[in-house]
Amino acid sequence: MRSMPISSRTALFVVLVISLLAIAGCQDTLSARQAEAKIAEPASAAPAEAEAANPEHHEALSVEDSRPELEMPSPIPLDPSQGAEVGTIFEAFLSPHQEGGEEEDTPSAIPDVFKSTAPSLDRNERASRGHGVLSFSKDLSRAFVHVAIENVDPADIAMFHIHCGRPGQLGPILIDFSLAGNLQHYWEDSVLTLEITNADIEAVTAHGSGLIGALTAGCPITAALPMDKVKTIAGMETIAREGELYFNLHTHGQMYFGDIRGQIHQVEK
Ligand SMILES: [Cu+2]
Repeated sequence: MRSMPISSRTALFVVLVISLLAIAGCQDTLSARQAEAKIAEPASAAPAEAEAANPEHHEALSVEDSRPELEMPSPIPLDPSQGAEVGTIFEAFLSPHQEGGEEEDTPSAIPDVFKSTAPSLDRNERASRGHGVLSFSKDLSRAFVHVAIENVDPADIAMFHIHCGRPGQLGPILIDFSLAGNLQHYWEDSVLTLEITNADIEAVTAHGSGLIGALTAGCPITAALPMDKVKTIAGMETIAREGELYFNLHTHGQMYFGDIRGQIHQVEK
């Protein structure tokens, strides 16, 4: 086989090199065009609709997509620990006169547990009185009860409750202090001081059973829904602000209406 002359071989090599460079150049241009086309390609409607129909597929907003954060400082300095401090404060002065009726007016149909077992004194003959303070932590996780009484023998005390009801109205029990411990022990020095939580509210509704329980245990959060009862200290504080709570101290001689009652009202700070 005859070999190609050197000049011809050189020429072929040059042609090959030029061809290869040209192909490579074309490929570069093609890649660049494809990339440009990708950037310029408008989002088609179909995938956007699919994403809207399936929010799980939405990606979280990137930092760049977030609106700018406030540069203005909070008008109240932020301090989560302040939630444990006392917020709203309420007060009541307990007297025999905030309830109508005498013990002999006790309805005969009521359970024996609400009937007197000792001689009763008419309201105008009783010198018993009390002063109660109810306060709430700002985060509404706790309430604090401080009550002092006078002219009541602690040994005569049978029940002590916070009820809900308008002035002069007998209402169901929200807090039953006897479920929190020994009343005689608490009242030994004629002063009761206790912290209460959601559990103390739940204990009353859990304790009340049957029709009597449904009517006497737990307070409605709104009058329109009588069976939707307050379950939290937060709900209790709301009905306290609405003027719906009262203390009632029951003695063995004054069981049904109670010896002294005090409607709870907010203290203006
Ligand atoms: Cu009561």
